[in-house]
Amino acid sequence: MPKAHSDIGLIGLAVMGQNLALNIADHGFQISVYNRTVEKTDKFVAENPNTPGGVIGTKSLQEFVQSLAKPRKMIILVQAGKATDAVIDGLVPLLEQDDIIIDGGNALWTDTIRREKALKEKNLRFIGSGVSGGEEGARFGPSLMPGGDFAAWKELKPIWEAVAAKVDAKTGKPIPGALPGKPVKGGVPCTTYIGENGAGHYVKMVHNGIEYGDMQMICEAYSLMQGLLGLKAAQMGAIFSEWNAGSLDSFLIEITADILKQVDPTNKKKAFVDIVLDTAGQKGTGKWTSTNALDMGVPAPTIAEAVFARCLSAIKDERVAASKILKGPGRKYRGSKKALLVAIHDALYCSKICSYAQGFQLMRTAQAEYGWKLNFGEIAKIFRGGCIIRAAFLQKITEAYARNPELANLLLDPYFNKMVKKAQQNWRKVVSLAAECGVPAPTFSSALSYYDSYRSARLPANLLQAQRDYFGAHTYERTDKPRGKFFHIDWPESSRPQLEV
Ligand code: NBP
Repeated sequence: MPKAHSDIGLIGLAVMGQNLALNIADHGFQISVYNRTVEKTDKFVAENPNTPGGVIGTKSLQEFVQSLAKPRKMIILVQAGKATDAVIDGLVPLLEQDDIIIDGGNALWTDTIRREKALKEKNLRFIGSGVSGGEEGARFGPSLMPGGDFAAWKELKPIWEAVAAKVDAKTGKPIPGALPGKPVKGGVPCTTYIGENGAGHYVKMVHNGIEYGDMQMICEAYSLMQGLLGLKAAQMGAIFSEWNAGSLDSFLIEITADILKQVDPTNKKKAFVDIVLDTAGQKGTGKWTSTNALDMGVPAPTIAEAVFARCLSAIKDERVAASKILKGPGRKYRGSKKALLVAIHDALYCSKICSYAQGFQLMRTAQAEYGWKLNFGEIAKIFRGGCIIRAAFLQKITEAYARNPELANLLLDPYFNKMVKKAQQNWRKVVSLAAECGVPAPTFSSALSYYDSYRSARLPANLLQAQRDYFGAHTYERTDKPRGKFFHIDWPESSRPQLEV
């Protein structure tokens, strides 16, 4: 017998909504569901009659709202942007004081700030929660990044902790093995309160920016193996499998190995990856991360390079035409294959450290900008399972922030510092080989420039500032005077002597 009122509701029965609803029901919570196109609701309910908690279909927003226990908790999982606003507008007149709306879509964090403020004025509570892990994560355990009203979070917490991915308390490794109706038991849930208003969606956006970086870096490793060593897809698949058993152990490396070993479904003699057109799409979260980095003046060049790499891939016709005109070095690599594979591995690992350092620096700056109090150790912890960037590496970041919660940059942590020290010769070798042989490696080389810039006590910005003073009277500070005192020369200074050559 279903309960008179459901524990929670969910609006939006596309891929994410259906899977999250089943995950919630698997954990014994009764869930009411609603979708704008009613046939989808009917089909979904008919296909899932025997979940542990029970799925209740509703045909109107009014029926949906009335089916929920008070204070009502309802998740929105519809297309981000206008659709989310339309659903909220439809709900508001039907709700009562203290009801809780949870937006699980990929909302822009500034939209979440706006929505939370507007709903608070109506005595309604709002949580913007990042949900990562795609279809599989939503079904069997996503990483959940909630931000917003803290009292509302406490009410949502038992459900969010139940449905989130779980990692082993000692190793930090994801606990696999959930099946329909049989979720995993025990472990540490990959969810924590992130901060006020838009903090959860902000962290989800940076997660996605880091994901863009990780994906592009893996593609560069693949491209270098192909371009410099002439390896075939299956050989590279085996190498990625090997890497997945070491320090690069991660979801993205694992699926890369699977993809490279996959045959083309229409021609069993061909590798699947070889028949996929080389144009990558994007939905915008990587761009948002990079735009925000530029807005706040935070250097996140590796993440931005990953977005630009997708943009360059998208101009396929132009590239094909250019490939007939523009010539490169045509140099071949003739050294040891084994040594180069180790070097590419190290280049990937070091670049990854820089990309994560940039992502965490972004979050650090955003907390000051938006008045949040972010806990980076906890954020690294909830990235360990469920989400797309889940990796053994995240355990190391968790440990780094446990050692020093105020860490200015991941590169300064003793563990990561040691790793870069050990691997950087290989990283430099790969970047220079890529340049010499004409194989593009934008994130590897951008990350190396970031590393070399960040460790430079003096950069050529002295000359740059002098140029600014020359043409725009933008003034400059002097190395021999206290910071904050500004000077200007009336250029060109013909009365002053010039240096002799
Ligand atoms: P989509 O982003 O494709 O959205 C489809 C859903 O939105 C359908 O239920 C559709 O109803 C509903 N919808 C639209 Br479109 N306009 C609406 C409106 N004006 N009023 C009410 N409902 C409306 O679904 P998704 O891929 O499951 O993603 C859901 C959310 O989760 C998105 O914000 C997405 O960015 C985020 N997300 C997705 C993933 C992923 O891997 N797909 C991962 C993480 C987060 P209909 O059936 O009537 O058209």
